[in-house]
Amino acid sequence: MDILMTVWSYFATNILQQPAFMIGLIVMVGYILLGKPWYDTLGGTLKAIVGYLILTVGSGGLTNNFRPVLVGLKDRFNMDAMVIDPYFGQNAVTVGVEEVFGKGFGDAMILLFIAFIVNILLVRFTKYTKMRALFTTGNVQVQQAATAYWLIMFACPALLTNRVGMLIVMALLLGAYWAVGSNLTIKPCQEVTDGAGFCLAHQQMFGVAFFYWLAGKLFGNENKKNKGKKVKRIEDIELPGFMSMFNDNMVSASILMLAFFGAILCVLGRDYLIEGGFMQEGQSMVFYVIQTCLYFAVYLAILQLGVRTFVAELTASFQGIADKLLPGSVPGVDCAVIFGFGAPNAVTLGFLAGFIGQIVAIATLVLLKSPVLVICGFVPVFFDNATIGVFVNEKGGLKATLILPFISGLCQVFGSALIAGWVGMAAYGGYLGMWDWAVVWPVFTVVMKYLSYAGIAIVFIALLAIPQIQYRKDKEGYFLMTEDYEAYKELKAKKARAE
Ligand code: ASC
Repeated sequence: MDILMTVWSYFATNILQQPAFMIGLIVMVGYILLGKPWYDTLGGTLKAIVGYLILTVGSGGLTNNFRPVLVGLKDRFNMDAMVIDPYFGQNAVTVGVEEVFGKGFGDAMILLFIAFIVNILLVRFTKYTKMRALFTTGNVQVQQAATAYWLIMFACPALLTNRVGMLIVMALLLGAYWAVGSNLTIKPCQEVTDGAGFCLAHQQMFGVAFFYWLAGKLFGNENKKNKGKKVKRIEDIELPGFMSMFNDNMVSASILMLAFFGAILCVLGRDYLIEGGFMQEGQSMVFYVIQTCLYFAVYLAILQLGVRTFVAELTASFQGIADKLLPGSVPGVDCAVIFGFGAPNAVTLGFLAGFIGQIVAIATLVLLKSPVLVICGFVPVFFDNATIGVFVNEKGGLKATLILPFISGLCQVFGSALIAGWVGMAAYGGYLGMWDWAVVWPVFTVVMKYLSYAGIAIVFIALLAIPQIQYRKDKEGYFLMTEDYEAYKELKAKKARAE
């Protein structure tokens, strides 16, 4: 048993929780199953790992560059606020879980392992479950396992007396959430990427599916008023005169960031920035602000290069896994991968619209004298809303990209304030804050808190029902869209003509 635990813990820390190596492993296994020669397998594996590491440099760079700026607002104004950010959320669980529930953090890692197996099994039996997506982003799985651990213990304290039973119940819920959530993003991803063959395995999967659907209903062709009209996406808009510089996404990202984050940096003020170690004594404030803001475009470019490097390897090699191990499955990847597709300007606009939504929500909390105050964390405000922005632009164009991420930003702040205040995580300074964890998991928690074991059963069954409903709505296309996207497009065109 001890040896097994050691092997597992080595695998978990070095591979499962490090998506670059997890993706590398998947690519290697995939190519081996496809019977590729060793040098192709090695080459593909290395390229996938390097590509993913490049993506990490981009997303980590963005986070490290802008997170302190936002968190700085809290110190600058002496606010007693919790930060909504996955890392602050994880920290809150690590620090608080022992005090509140008398349980160590170690079990959250066992939960991660069992939940991952639940995900694999649900996909393995796709014939019955209709689930097709495998979660590969271990870094967010850790954060989610930690948060789910807290939420479920809070909702059902009766479970606390039975460790094994509790872990199994938690793993069923979390594993089903992973499988169902990423499965929900398959169609949106296939449509935005024209059949690239991956889906999202991240923290806003229900959010993406919901806003994508809403964008179609409100602003797109699914609205009766727009039937037959072409949706005006951001990339279709040719701005005239001097505005044409905004057509280039590096230029538009830089200008918009200068306006928004430049203003925040000025609010923080020179003294604060020097005291906090952001700026050096005697450094030019003007150039400090310019450089900090332009790094947004720099890291975004790096991130996109990373995506281009690894996605092709991943989807080509995954064929081996989809043929031999998990029939019909697709890999779920980090949400940032979608920034390599879709309209680059939708990334910046979605992010900023979500940011405004968050600021409006925070101001409302302050005005209402809410007992829980929130400060934006960079990860939710950027990665969720930029992702939602890319998807809703595809369905609903510019208007959707400005309005829906704004609403998402409101949900993130209000939802997180409510749930973290209620379950007691706010007292430990942070909450995960990503869309699904600000909206969907709070609903699960309410149902479980008030209905106890029946609530757990309801949540689990409701999750399992989602892919069944998706399948029944489009029996012909459901599996075809991952197996042969060109044939799926033809089928869709045929249906549209028949209507
Ligand atoms: C998260 C998280 C990150 C980012 C990253 C986006 O939720 O914890 O580090 O998003 O995965 O690329």
